[in-house]
Amino acid sequence: MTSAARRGDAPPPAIARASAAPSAREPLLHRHRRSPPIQVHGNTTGLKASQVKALERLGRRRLSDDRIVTNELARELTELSNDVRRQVGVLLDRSGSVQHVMIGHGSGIELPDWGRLRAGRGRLRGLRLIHTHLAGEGLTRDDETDLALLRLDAVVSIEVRNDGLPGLSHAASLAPANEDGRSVEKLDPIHPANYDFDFSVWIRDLENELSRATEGQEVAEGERAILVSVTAGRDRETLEMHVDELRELARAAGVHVVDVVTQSRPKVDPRTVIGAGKLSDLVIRCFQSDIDLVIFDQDMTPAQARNLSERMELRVIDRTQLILDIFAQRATTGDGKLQVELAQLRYRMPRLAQRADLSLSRLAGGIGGRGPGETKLESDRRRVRDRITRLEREAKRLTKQREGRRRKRGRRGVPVLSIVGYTNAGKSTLLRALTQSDVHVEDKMFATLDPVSRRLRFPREREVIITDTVGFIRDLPEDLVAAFHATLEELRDASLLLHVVDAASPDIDRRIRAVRDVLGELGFDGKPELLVFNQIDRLDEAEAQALARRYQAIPISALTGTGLRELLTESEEVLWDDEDRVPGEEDRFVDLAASGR
Ligand SMILES: Nc1nc2c(ncn2[C@@H]2O[C@H](COP(=O)(O)OP(=O)(O)OP(=O)(O)O)[C@@H](O)[C@H]2O)c(=O)[nH]1
Ligand SMILES: [Mg+2]
Repeated sequence: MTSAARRGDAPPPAIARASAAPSAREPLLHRHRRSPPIQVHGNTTGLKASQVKALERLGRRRLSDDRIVTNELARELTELSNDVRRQVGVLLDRSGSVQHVMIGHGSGIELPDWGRLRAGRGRLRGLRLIHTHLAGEGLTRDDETDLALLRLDAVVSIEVRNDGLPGLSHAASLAPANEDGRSVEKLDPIHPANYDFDFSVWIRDLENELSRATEGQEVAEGERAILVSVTAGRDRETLEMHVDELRELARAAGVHVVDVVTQSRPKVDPRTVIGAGKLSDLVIRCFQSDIDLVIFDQDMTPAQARNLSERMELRVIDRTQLILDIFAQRATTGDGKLQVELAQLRYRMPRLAQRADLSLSRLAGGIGGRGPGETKLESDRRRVRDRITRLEREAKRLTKQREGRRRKRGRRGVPVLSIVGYTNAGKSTLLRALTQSDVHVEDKMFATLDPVSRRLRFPREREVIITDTVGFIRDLPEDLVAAFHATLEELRDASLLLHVVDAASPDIDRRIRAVRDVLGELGFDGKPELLVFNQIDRLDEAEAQALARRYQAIPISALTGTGLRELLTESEEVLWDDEDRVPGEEDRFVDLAASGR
């Protein structure tokens, strides 16, 4: 009897069938036929001794390797199933030997836990499930989920007729990636005696096809990812915008986005973010497309993260982790690295606490698992906590140092002009254009991480320091805001904020709001701000002018230099607030702006 049987548990919910209680765990394969009789998985309480015997007898069955199922086996299963009024099933290996016998309940069956063994890439597990269905139902969602999750060769369900004889048999296997997006290949239902194909050839062909589909894919660089998002109260348009942004983030992290899965539902599922049905679709899709990584737009709770990675046997990360990963990739200064590591550790701490035993080493490395702190993460909670404390102390020391530097600068009375804005708006390009410097510009989110300061000369020997900072993004993860408090401290000295907006982006309002939200969180919302609409070269001129008027923004193109003179004039007005500017002096801006490019 299994331990589950001794516990006399109520039948588990059907959804849990792929992950039997750990106590039911046992060696995966019983290769030697002479080994003791196969244990029966599932709850055998209430069965007669003869019925238990019949179950055990099933463990000794062996088919010829070219048969998917035989009428004799089908009949043995259905008769017993009819007798006990529960589902009965077996898992057969490719030689046709029964490896596991399961007894379920009226409408479901639980498969043994295989531990965390993974089938190879594009490979199947080499086991097929043959089981009974009492209510004449065909293949269920659970059958398809198991097929995908466990990489089964096939799932066969056999209807149990009232007289206990086999009715129709429904069989399915995973489908190689195909244009119609079909995840499962179903055979026409027929009587189990009538299967007339050679199973061993069929399964070999299928596996070849699956691995061929994998080879043809561009794995070039980076990991292959699927993005997942749930509407959760947002309208479709917003969802799409968020997904586009997630795609850009993934690109910035060097990930190859293979597919996007979205689901309309009013709320995220508390256990798995997306619903159970969608999750099994997702698992199948990941298998078909040979995915390394799944990225959720929604932030996951530690429990959701655990459930998802366990159910999918894949690395699953959320938007925050993705952003943290980009930051970890970009951090170059000691200060930046320290802050990213701190943010990563703080984010992972609660997750670490709950699953110290497993998956950390398996899930470590690659996107979402990168960062200076990775090796430390494999240590226990305590050491992580110690590390956090040490880093915090170090961060404090660096903050003091920076404060000292800022005070010195402040004493010199040089005003500071700070460029802020949504990521990829063109902030660094503007700094470059204004100061003729070669700061780093890239069409990637978060190209700039550490703040950069340059001198900018105005007419009349006036000088300012102009700084370029890390870009903002909507819903900036809390840990990151905290981490970048330090680098963004530069903004504390700013006399004027140049809020750069990509005027050609589809969601100007949302981005402006996101930037102002972060500024507010940092306590800088009282600072004078000039709204600068950049990239107007990408818009029609009249449209650009109208847009700028509507927002009272200064239209510019940091790339072509359009509008830079006006920008400097307005900045000067705010910075020095002078009425006594000498007429004609504006002309010198022209030179300055032009030479600044
Ligand atoms: N067409 C056009 N492209 C621009 C303009 N300004 C910037 N870009 C492009 O926009 C992309 C992002 O520019 P960056 O200056 O790196 O943007 P950023 O705001 O510093 O971005 P992060 O540092 O990543 O937050 C680059 O490919 C630039 O060439 C502009 O006025 N017109
Ligand atoms: Mg930049």
